[in-house]
Amino acid sequence: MTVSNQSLDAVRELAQNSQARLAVIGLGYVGLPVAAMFAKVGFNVIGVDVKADRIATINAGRNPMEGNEPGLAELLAEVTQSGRLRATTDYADLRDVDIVLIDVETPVDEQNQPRYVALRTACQSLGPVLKAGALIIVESTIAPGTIERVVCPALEEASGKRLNADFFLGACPERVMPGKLLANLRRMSRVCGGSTPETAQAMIALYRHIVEADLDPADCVTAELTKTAENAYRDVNIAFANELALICEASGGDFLRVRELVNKSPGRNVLLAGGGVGGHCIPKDPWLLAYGAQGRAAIRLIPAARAVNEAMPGHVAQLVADLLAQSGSELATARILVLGYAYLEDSDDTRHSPSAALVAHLSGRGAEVVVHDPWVREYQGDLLAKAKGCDAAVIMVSHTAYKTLDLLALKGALRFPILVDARRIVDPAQAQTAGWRYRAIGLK
Ligand code: SAJ
Repeated sequence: MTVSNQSLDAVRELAQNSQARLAVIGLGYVGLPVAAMFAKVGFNVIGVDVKADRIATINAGRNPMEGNEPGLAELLAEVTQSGRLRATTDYADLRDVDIVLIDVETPVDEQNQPRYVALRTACQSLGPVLKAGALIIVESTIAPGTIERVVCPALEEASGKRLNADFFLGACPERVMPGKLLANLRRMSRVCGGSTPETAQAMIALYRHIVEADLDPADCVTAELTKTAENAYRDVNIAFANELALICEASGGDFLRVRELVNKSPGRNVLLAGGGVGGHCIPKDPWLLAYGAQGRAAIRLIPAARAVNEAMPGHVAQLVADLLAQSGSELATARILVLGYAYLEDSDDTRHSPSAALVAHLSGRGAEVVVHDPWVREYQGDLLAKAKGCDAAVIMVSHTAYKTLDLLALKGALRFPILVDARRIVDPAQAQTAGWRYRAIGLK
């Protein structure tokens, strides 16, 4: 048995028996719940983050995360209390760690190219203290080929060790969603991409402690492809819904009715058109998938879908402009009320929010904008008070609270009865009867 297999067996054994010393680098919305869940099942976990204030908050047993994450605050308090989870900014604390999970941010830049500064820094900081025989698993979403072209060279250079001889590598992309972090970690299947088949098996032995769903062995590039493809798939499908909605507007159809009838056909599942696509993953991951092709494949559909989705806020702004024109007014002199700033219904998460793009479009055309969102602290407040003096209202997010909106009171507060519904939560017939000048995504 070679040294490496021996040490990999040892790591797998330790993982199986929850004896492995574990580290999680990056204590954000993925790393922190993961660290806490492994601590909960008995591992000794060291969490590493660059933000000293976040470290202090965690070590004090408090949850540094914004938003409503069921169970996370209690779990954190428990595992920091028991000493199973300890947070630090000091990589030297990782000297004896057997398994390292990397959960740092992997954004794309303005040219939609991945920016791996945080990932490289984590590898460069970990290298010098890396224990022989350790297993490093990247959970962050990365472009296909990143383990091979970025992570492995960075670790080998920083540690002087060699892959599959002195350390092992894996990719196990997370499938979390804000608001369901702990639930998704338990219930969503995961691809365990290992630098060798035995490494994948060792990863499965580890994740079996916290994942109830399938743990599928694979190689690293398959894991990288799967994660970025699942989100690119969603983006392309949302883009189809959006483009169909634009065609319905132009041709006199009602997108929701057409969608309902299309989806009666077996194997069809048209998603929902809307005011745009936001969030931390869907707008970014298609670019990571495309990047993985390294210019060796013709990439047409993914950029086109991104363009369709990114154009939706501008389309909403145009619907507002058209209705104002019918009232003899224009955006340049108007004040517009935007209802909803989060990127998703009943969430306070505003990352890559389509509403932010809408506000930019409206302001760019001279309008003054007032924002209301019951979930986003900065925009909470009395909706009707915010509506007073506004010329028109736009519904951008289908928050549950907006589904029981007092449309009569809203109409009374606005200067013009103008309503643009980007999430189709108002019944067009009712709007018409109530005297609204009403436009909606996907409706003529
Ligand atoms: N959206 C539409 N039409 C749709 C669906 C979504 O316009 O039919 C918009 C939403 O309004 C939002 C954006 O797209 O602005 C993203 O929505 P999402 O439902 O995809 O929510 P996310 O961004 O939290 O996506 C995550 C992803 N999960 C992970 O990355 C682990 C995604 O793969 C999941 O499908 C999604 O959660 C989910 O529904 O669980």
